[in-house]
Amino acid sequence: MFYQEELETMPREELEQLQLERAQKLVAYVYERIPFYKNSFDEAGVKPEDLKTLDDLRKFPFTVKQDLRDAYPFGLFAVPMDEVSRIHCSSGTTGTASVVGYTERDLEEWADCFARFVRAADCGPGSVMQVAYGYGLFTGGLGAHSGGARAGCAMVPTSTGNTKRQVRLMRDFGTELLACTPSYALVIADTAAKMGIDKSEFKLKSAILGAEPCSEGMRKEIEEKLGCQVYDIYGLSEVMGPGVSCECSEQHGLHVNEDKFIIEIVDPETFEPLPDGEWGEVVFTTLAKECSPLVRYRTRDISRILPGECSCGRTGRRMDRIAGRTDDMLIIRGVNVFPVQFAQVISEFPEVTSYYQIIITTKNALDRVELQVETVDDFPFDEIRRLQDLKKRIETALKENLQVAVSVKIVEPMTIERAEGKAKRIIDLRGEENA
Ligand code: DLL
Repeated sequence: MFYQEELETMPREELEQLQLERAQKLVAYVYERIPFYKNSFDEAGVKPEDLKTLDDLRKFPFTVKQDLRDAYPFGLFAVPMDEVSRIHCSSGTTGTASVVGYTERDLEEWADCFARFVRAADCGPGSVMQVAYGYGLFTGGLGAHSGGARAGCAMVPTSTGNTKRQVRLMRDFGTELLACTPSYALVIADTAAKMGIDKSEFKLKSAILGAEPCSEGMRKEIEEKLGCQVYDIYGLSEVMGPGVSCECSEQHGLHVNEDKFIIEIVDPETFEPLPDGEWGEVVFTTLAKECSPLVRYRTRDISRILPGECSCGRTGRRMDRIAGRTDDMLIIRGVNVFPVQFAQVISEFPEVTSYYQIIITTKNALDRVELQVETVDDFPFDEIRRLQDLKKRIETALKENLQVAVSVKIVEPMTIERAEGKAKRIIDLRGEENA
């Protein structure tokens, strides 16, 4: 199902022509309206007129998170305050937040972006959509809400928390579409089971889950426990919020809304563009934003473009699911590892749940990494030999897959903290121990 079929299935040639026209407007717009861009283009020796083909975009300098922080709060706004309708902030845990503004039209474009994926998830008028992302400065709640409403759904803005009530409403209202983080979807599923509510009592058809990584194992677990199809949705506050890209029913790659964003994949060290199929840092240029437009924003997320066409008919190219972030890559004894790789390994073990935490400490100047995993409810936790055997098998699998030694600690069910928003997977105690 489509929401704006013409745009979603536009032939590539036309789409690229549209991108070029919009990109040309964009560089002229930011050069004229945002002093930061005037300076950065001047310093790089490029002028808006230099953008003659889409490849010319490479001549333009990148924008990085620090640029947004330096401009705190409104230094990168391209419109006066009387044209601003809403302001969101990034969820950054360190440093100054990046502030993003939206005009009324920006909010409409955003709603359109998300609405496309509500239809792709086979929902629309007549569907009850429950939004269990946090409503507030975080873009998840309001972004999903506006998108669902735009697609014609009956919206239930539960926000996060009060999980038992989420479950009851999901059953009583006949929710067809759930939107939240994958970790919270799992919490909702496990809570329903504890309340003795079987998935057959739900009408759930689809769940659009994002804002954090979700391994294939975790997706399967959520689909199985909730009895629905899970669609991975991606986005980031700086660029817009949820709805930059999302999966279709093929569940193979996330279609980028390419009429609204140009995606590039660059080598995270040399920043040279990489060909389709190769993993690198994702860079976005916004093509339809009035208040907070961005030219070549380096996201720090790692992905790749999946070559080839998708059988669903959408022509927006697909990015692979996020493999990690350049800044949450762990370097363990010289080997680069992303937290999601741990998730992939543990998903092979039916004895443990998808809840995990990685604890990093230092011992004798060496980083020590411990992976804590939780057993499923019916695992005989008292049988020491079975526990030791399981621990050994997971450690061996980690060693084989990640090429690093990680010690595994198996903990009892419900020991690892449950997240209502983004799960906290890494606990880095290195600084604290050295202090
Ligand atoms: O997380 C926006 C969002 C809300 C996306 C709801 C999807 C659903 P931020 O808080 O600014 O915005 O965090 C953005 O979260 O750079 C990624 O590292 C990560 N992220 C977002 N979606 C995914 C995903 C929202 N589907 C940062 N898979 C991004 C993996 C994701 N990581």
